[in-house]
Amino acid sequence: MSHNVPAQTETLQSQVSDYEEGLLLEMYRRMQEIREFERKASDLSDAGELPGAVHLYLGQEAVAVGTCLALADDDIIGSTHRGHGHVLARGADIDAMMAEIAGKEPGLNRGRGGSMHMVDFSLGIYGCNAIVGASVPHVAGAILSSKLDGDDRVGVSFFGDGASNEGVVHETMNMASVWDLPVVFLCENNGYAVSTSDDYAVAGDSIADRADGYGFPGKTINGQNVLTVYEEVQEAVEQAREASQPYLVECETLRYSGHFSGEKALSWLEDRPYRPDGEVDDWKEARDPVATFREALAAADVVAEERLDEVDAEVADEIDAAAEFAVESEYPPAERAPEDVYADQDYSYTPATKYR
Ligand SMILES: Cc1ncc(C[n+]2csc(CCOP(=O)(O)OP(=O)(O)O)c2C)c(N)n1
Ligand SMILES: [Mg+2]
Repeated sequence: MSHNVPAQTETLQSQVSDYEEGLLLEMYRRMQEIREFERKASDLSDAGELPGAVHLYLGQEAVAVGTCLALADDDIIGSTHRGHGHVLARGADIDAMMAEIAGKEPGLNRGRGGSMHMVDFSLGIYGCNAIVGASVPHVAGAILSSKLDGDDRVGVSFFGDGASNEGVVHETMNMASVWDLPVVFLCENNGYAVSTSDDYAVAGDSIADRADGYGFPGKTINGQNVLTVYEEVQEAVEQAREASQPYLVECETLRYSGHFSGEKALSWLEDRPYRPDGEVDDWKEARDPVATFREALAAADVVAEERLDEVDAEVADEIDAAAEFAVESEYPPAERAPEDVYADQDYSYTPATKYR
């Protein structure tokens, strides 16, 4: 894993003084919500309460929060199989999300989508997607539609280092450039695609450099620092909107957990580890996005430590309540399970604008 992310509490400390307390607290709360949501999802999965697998976002919280807070309300995002963090950062209802990953009727998508297919058009969340790279053309298509309608919406398409090598991602970058679409291609380089390291599988020195070949700007940034992500994505979004052109942002980050919730059960991996010893602990020590932000806020004296403790307690209660709601809610009745899954016979084409 070739990332070069520095230890960062001191850098953060020098950045925080430029911000209002309200925005800093919102960033902290959202990152903490993602962290606690994912810990709870992991526990629920281990307890057999979640059908299917969950792909945890632990360690990457600053990317989702810094990015989503840099967007306007009617901008849109497209997400991945590791999408809980993106959907939470965009402000989706936490009870409904927890119920969705549990496959329950009051879920965000009535339990029909589950962890890898959450959608909330009212918040501009155009979908998580289990097919690697597949939401990238969806976002470009939605932005093409928006552009034809004369809107100035920007679309952010999250995708991974593994997805960066998919043909459809390259085709979409080419088309977005040809059609001058304001799409920010937001690559979360978390070091691995399942068990394959980016050192092995990604050609060239950086994913961001690939933008040059398609004629739009690209940059690699520190994905562990929420303020850096916020500032850099804000600049990319503004440029995409004003110039009506794509932008590629590569965030260097690290996935803390296994690729998916079942990985710890793969005993053969113990003899064939795909990560260097101590890698995750090393990152948690000096580059953890939540802990370093908390330390910097307290050390710079911008947000009182008691206030941060209160936020932690509020988030813990919120997540406990969501888990209880999810576990106690009902599954969809079997005879109604196909509702919203299969199109009606008289289904006719509707443009994306219908949903906004
Ligand atoms: C088209 C496609 N190929 C393969 C898979 C199996 N698969 C699921 S996730 C994944 C790795 C994706 O890696 P990356 O894009 O880096 O995302 P990350 O898991 O690191 O968030 C693969 C190969 C798939 N779901 N879809
Ligand atoms: Mg990856």
